[in-house]
Amino acid sequence: GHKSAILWFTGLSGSGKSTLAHAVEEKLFEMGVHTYVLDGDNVRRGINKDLGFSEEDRKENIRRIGEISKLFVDAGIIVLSAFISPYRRDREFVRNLVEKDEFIEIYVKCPLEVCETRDVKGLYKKAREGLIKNFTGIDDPYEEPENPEIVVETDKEPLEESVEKIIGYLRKKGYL
Ligand code: GGZ
Repeated sequence: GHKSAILWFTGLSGSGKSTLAHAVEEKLFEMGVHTYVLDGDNVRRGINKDLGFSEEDRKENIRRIGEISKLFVDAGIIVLSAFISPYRRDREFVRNLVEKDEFIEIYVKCPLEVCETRDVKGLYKKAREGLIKNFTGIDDPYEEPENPEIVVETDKEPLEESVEKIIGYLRKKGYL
């Protein structure tokens, strides 16, 4: 068996949160662990499609995702939530929704310049041109985690190494 928890991936757009969450999920699936990935694709297009990117809307986005994540934990599932979640207090809100050992903050660290160079969806370019306002890292804040359980540096380590770091943490701490 395993212990359920929220793996909370935070970081800039293009830092690799969603890719990493799905790669960790694949590993856990092979181990027979029940998981679910929450990310922009299934949340912002669905339950949160009424929300934008103002500070208030991001707060509500994270609040709802936190509550949903908590339900998954109650159901015995390891939930991997991948959102920019730029505000420290919003992440702390989610941390405080569950038991102390049920929230694992993973800082997906990657310099803005690298995320901007990757620019997978062309959004940084649009933000630089002023076509998108309040874009995180350009004209909107990102508050770095102060005491994350795990830090991965996606510009320095291969994906597999970041995955192993997270799986290793879960093993060491008795989740798996
Ligand atoms: C940041 C934005 C914005 C603005 C649209 N700022 O690379 P992506 O496209 O797929 O990831 C980004 C995603 C961020 O949504 P989150 O729910 O993770 O944000 S938060 O936690 O802050 O609520 C990006 C896209 O949405 N996107 N406009 N202005 N990212």
